[in-house]
Amino acid sequence: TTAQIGVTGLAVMGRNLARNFARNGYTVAVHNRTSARTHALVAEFGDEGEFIAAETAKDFVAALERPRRLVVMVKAGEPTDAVIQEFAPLLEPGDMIIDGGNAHFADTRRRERELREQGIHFVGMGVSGGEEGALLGPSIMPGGPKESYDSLGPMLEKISAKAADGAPCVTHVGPDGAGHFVKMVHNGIEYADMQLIGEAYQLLREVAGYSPARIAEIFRTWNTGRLDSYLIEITAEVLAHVDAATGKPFVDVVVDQAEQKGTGRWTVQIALDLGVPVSGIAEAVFARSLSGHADLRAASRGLAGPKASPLSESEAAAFADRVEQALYASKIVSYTQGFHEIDAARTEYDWDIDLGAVSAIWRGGCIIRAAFLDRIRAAYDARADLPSLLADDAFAREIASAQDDWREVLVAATRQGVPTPGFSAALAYYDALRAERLPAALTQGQRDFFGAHTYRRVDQEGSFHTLWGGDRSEVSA
Ligand code: NBP
Repeated sequence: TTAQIGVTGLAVMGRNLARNFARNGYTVAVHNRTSARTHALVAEFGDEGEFIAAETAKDFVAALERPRRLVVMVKAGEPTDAVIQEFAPLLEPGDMIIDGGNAHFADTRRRERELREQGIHFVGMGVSGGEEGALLGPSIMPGGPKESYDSLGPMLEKISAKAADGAPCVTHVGPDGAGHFVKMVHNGIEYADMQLIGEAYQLLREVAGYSPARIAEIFRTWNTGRLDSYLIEITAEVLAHVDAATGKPFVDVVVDQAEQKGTGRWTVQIALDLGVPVSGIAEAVFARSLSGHADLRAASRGLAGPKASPLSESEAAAFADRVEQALYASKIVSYTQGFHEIDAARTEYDWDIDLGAVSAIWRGGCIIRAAFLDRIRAAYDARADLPSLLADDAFAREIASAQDDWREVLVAATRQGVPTPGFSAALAYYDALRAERLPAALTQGQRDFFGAHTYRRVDQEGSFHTLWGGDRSEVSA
C-alpha cells in the first residue's frame, strides 16, 4: 500500500493532524526524527485508520504515492529548514512539501523560491485551532502554487473545520507566503480580541465592582448576541473557574504576566514595514510586554492616581451594557486594521487574496472563530474592493450607535484610572479617520522648518518649502 499523505514531526500538532487525515479515510505515512514518537502514535491510535510507520526519511518518501504530499509539522525556524534539506533531495518534480508550522512568511517565500528551482511545490500552510483543532478540524490557510491546491485542496477540505453553513474552513489563500501571512494576521487579531476582552473584564471588575463569577455570567449573555465567539465562550469558563487549592477565583491565583510566542509581534513588525496602522494589535502586544515587566510595575505601584470606586448596583448594570458596546466597536476596529494589513500585503507582494474568503475560513476551527466573521464576509461580498471595513454601511451604522457608550466607558476608565489601551487606541483610530483635519499639517510644517523636508499645499499642485531662516517667503521645491 502507498500513503496519500505523509506527516513528519509528530509532536502534539503533527500527531493530531495525522490522526485527522487517517480518521477521514486517508492512508497516512508517519515519521518523526525520534522514531519513538512514530511508534507511540501507531501503538496508541493505530486503530483509528491506516498508518504506515516510517523509521527513516527514505522509507517515508518511498511510502508516499506520487505526486508526494509531505506535511512538515516541526518547530518553526531552523528545524523546518533542516527537515527540508533532509527530504528535498529524495523528492521529484511535482512533489509537495507542505509546511504546517508557524513559519514567518518571509521564510516561506524564500523556501518556496528555492524549492521551485527543483520543481518541488512548497506550500506554506497556516493551521489554527491548537491541538484540538488539528484533531477535530482546524482552520487551514494554505499558500503556495495554485496547482498544488488542485490535488491537496480536497484532502484539506475533508479534514478542516466546517462553518455553521457547512463550508470547509480552508481556501487557497494565495501564492508563496500568503497562507502564513494570513495566519500571522489571524494571530495578531487574536491578540487584540484577547486584550479587548481583558479590558472589558477589568472594567466590570473595578468600575462595576462585579465578581469574576458574575462577570462570567455577563460574558455568557454576551455570547448569545453579536459577540458570540469562541474567545468570549472560554472567557466565561475561565472566569467561572474556582481554584481547588484555595477556593479563590482561578483568575486571582494566576500571575498577571502574559507571555507570547511571537506571531503578534510579527504582525506589528510587518505592519510597520508596510506602513499600516494596526494600533489595536500593537497595544495588545505592548500590554503583554508591559505586564511582564514585574520590576518596573513594582517600582511604579506608588505613583499617584485615582482609586477605582465601584458604581451602585443600578449604575453598574447600565455600565455593563456600555462595556459591551465599547467592546464591539473596538473589535470592529481591530478587524478593520488586520484586514488592512492583509490588503496592503496583497498589493506589496502581488498576492491575489480574496479578503471575503479569508474571513469565511476563520468562521470555524480557529481561535478567533465567531459569528462576527459572517458579517465581514458579507461586507466583502457586497463590495470586493471595500477600502476598509469601516466603509461598510452595516459596520458604520453599528459603530454610530455604539460610539456614545464607547466614549462614556473611556471617560469612566480614565476618571477611575483603569488602563484601557485597546479600547482607547481603537477609538483614537476611529476619530482620526473621521477627522476633517489632522495635525499632520503641523507635523509637515515642523519638518519643513527643521529639515527643509517640503510640504504640499491644499490649493496647488507640487511641493513647497518656506525659507524659515530667511524672509519666510515660499519657494517651489
Ligand atoms: P513543536 O513546535 O514543539 O516541535 C516539536 C517537533 O519538532 C518534534 O516532532 C521534533 O522532533 C521536531 N524537531 C525539532 Br524540535 N527539531 C527538529 C529537527 N532539527 N529535525 C527534525 N525534527 C525536529 O511541536 P508542536 O507544538 O506540535 O508544533 C508544530 C508546529 O505547529 C510548530 O511550528 C508550531 O508553531 C505550529 N503550531 C502549533 C500550534 C499549537 O497549538 N501547539 C498551533 C498552530 C501551529 P523530536 O520528537 O525528534 O524532538
